[in-house]
Amino acid sequence: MKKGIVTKSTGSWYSVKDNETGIIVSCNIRGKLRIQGIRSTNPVAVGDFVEYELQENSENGVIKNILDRKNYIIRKSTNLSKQTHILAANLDQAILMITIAFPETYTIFIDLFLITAEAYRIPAKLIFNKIDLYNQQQKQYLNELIDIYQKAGYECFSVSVKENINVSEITQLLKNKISLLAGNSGVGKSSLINMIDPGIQLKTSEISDYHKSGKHTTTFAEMFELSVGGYVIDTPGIRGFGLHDIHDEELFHFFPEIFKASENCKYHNCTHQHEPGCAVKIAIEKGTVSQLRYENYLNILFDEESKHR
Ligand SMILES: Nc1nc2c(ncn2[C@@H]2O[C@H](COP(=O)(O)OP(=O)(O)O)[C@@H](O)[C@H]2O)c(=O)[nH]1
Ligand SMILES: [Mg+2]
Ligand SMILES: [Zn+2]
Repeated sequence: MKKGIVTKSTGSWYSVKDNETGIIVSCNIRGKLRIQGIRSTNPVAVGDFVEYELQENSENGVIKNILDRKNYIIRKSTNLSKQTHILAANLDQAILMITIAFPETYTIFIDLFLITAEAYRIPAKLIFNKIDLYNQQQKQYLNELIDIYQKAGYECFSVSVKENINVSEITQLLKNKISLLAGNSGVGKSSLINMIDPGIQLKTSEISDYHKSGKHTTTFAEMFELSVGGYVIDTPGIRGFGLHDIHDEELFHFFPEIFKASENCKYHNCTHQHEPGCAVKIAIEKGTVSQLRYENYLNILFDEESKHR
C-alpha cells in the first residue's frame, strides 16, 4: 500500500503527501478505521502517517490505515458534548511564541502550555519575539524570564522577526522536524513562518485586528512544509489544550524542576504548601526553583478556571 503523511484536514477530506512521490493526494475515509482507543470527532489528524490506496479512474485516494502515533495533542471542545478533537499527531516539538508586550503573554499562559507539553511528553521550547520593541525595563524582564525558563529546563530563543534577528536559529530549530507553533494571536507566528519560508505567505494581522479575528475559529490545523525540510503547524491559540486529565495531586509532576526538588520532601504526599520539611520550599530559597513558577503552580492548582483554558 502507498504511504504518506496527512498535511491538512477538513474533516471529510485529507491532504496526504505521498512518501515516495511527494505528490499531495486528496483522500477520504470509508467505513471504520482501527484507532487506538480514542473517542474523537476526527479519526485522522495532521501529522498522521497513513496507508492509502488510489481509487480507480481517479486521482483521489482512500485512507486505509493509520500508523501508530508517537504522540498526539487533543483539544477538548468547550461545549457540553465533551467531544475530543485530535489537533495534531507525531510532534517532535511544541514551541510557544511569547511577547513581553504588544501583546503581553502572561506567564501563567506559558506555564499552562508547558504543563500540556509535559503531559503529552512533547519537548517544549520557547521563542520570545519582538525584541526590537522593548525598552530597558522590558528587556530586563525578558532576561529574567529567559533565566527562569532555562533553569526549569526549557530551551529559549529571543528573536525579532521584523528585524530578522536570530531567525536563522529558529530555522535550524524547525529543520526536518514536525513542530507545533502556538502562541497568542498577534505574537508573530505567521510572520515567523513567512520569514523562514517566503514561499508560504501566511496572512498576518495588525495589532488592531486581534479582536475581530475570532480567537477560536480554526478547528482544523494545517501543516506547512518548509523548504529547509520539516513541517510546522501554526495554531491560532492553545486554549482548550486542557489539563482536564491531570489530578491536583500530580500537577507538580508537570513542573520538572519542582518535581525534581520534591524528591527530597519529608512527606511523600507533600503538596508543597505548608508541610514541614518540604524540599520545594527550600529549593525556592536556594533559587533552584523560581518563585514565579511556584506561584503559578499554586495559582493553577487553586484556579479551576485555568485548568479548562
Ligand atoms: N515590531 C515587531 N512586530 C512584529 C514582529 N513580528 C511580528 N510583528 C507584527 O506583529 C503583528 C502580528 O503578527 P502575526 O504574524 O500576524 O501574528 P500571529 O497572530 O501570531 O500569527 C503583525 O503586524 C506583524 O508585522 C517583530 O519581531 N517585531
Ligand atoms: Mg497568524
Ligand atoms: Zn514538598
